[in-house]
Amino acid sequence: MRIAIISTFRHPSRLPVKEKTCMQSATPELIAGLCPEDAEIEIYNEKETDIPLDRFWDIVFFSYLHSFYEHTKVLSTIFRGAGMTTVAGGRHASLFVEDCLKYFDSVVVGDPEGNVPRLIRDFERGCLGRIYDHPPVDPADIKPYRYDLIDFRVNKYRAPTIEASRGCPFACDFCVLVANEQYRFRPVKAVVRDIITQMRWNPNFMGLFRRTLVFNDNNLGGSPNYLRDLCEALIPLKKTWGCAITLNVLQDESLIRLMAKAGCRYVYSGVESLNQDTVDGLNKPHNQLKKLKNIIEKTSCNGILLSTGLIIGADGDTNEYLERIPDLLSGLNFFGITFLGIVCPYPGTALYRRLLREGRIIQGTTIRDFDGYTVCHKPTNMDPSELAEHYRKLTISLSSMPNLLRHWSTALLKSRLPRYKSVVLVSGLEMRKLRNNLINETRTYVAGRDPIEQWDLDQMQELGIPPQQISPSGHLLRQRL
Ligand code: B12
Repeated sequence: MRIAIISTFRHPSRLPVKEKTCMQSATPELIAGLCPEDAEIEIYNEKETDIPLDRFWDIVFFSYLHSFYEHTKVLSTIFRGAGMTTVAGGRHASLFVEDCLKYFDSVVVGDPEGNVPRLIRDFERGCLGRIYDHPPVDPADIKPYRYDLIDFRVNKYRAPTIEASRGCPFACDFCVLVANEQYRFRPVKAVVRDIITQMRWNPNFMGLFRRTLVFNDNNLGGSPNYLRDLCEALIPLKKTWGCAITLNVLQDESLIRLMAKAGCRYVYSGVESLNQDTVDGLNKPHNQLKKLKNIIEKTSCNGILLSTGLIIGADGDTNEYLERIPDLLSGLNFFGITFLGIVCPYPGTALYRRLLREGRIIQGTTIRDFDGYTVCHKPTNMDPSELAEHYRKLTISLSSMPNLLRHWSTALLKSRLPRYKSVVLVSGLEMRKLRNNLINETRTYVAGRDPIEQWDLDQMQELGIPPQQISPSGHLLRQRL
């Protein structure tokens, strides 16, 4: 049996460009690990590679984020037209099962482990079901990824990734982890075994990333005790790794030291806002901003680069606050913002339901707009286009050369731990990339106003595929939201 597993991608600028970074979806190699051993499997990550349209596979699995849905529908329709069977999975598919069933042969709801092997068995017997909805998996049953299928000659920037946990113990109002995503972690032994026996390392760039891996967990510190055990077990491996973690975990300096000893050099934490009222309004009270300065100092002095993200446009954000962000960062002597987004009311979240109730989702919003960089709602203190303008200005300012130099000069000398400085240098390039989102000068960043990618538009017209509307009148709103 020939199987393709594709993680699709569309660039925030809506231009046909790739985004070659180490941050990539791990779903292809995860699902490959659940397929029969004798299957011929190909995996594709569209973030780096184009998807060939002239090949034949018996089954094509698609993984995608909400805003890549239209593009994924197009690919699926083309493949089905050529006689292939297609399957959708992931958070969007799990929420919009009925819509997906129009464009895919089957939909998998939730974790793949209990579903994919059964789906393939049914396919082989000629009785493929339409919906596979096995309950969440016991994390001990997460299978090793098929790292051997990653082609580092094509996916040049790729770092091998692994999951130690799924879900998150917190329930922030804007977070997309809404359905069946209770926090669970894998046995430490299984994680370490996979790193030692299964992982393949990126040999590119003269071996710069040869010992580097990324934990793809939403929050590797969901259980600080678990994180301690994991770090203890990672020490002998002598690897370099990065992860995402909530700020509260970084208040414990002994844990930071242990993480650094275990090889952690990079931590991403969603600070979200420099205004505590806004953070509280997003139901993220574990972000205590008064502790931020101390956390920044402690992480970097112990050899871990703290990289953070901000989202703008939440209730409570005023023009004055948004203009002051660069000054507020200077006050913290911190410049390492690697992600700047616009608060996004993902369907199914508490934020979405509230904005819908208040009639504040912008009319004409389509699923393509839910990319974290487009204003999909009416903010409380400004017009949507004013917020979009703040986004543009802040992106330019945070990714400017002076800001990068400030970041390097404040962070570089903080620690002498091996590989810390190279991580700081690379993070500067990551900051610079923020402005790639602005390369399309015609983009307004307001929902319903920016056309989707030309190729997708043409194909949708030709194939008769309508866009998924998420505007207040859209019938999809009445489903399971
Ligand atoms: C790598 C990554 C990216 C990459 C690649 C994205 C991708 N295609 O997954 C890039 C850089 C593009 C990216 C961008 C963004 N990301 Co991101 N990213 C991640 C990250 C860290 C890892 C993804 C991953 O590989 N996970 C491991 C795999 C195995 O798990 P999974 O993707 O959760 O999938 C599970 C199920 O959904 C299911 N599944 C998924 N697909 C399929 C397909 C089939 C067929 C089946 C059977 C099952 C299945 O199986 C998995 C196990 O249960 C996640 C955090 C996380 N832990 O997932 C965030 C995450 C996906 N990102 C998120 C966000 C908010 C963003 C950004 C807005 C910016 C940001 N940095 O916060 C942008 C959005 C871009 C856009 N245009 O929409 C959110 C969710 C967004 C969404 N629409 O669902 C997440 C969950 C982080 C979070 N907790 O907020 N991201």
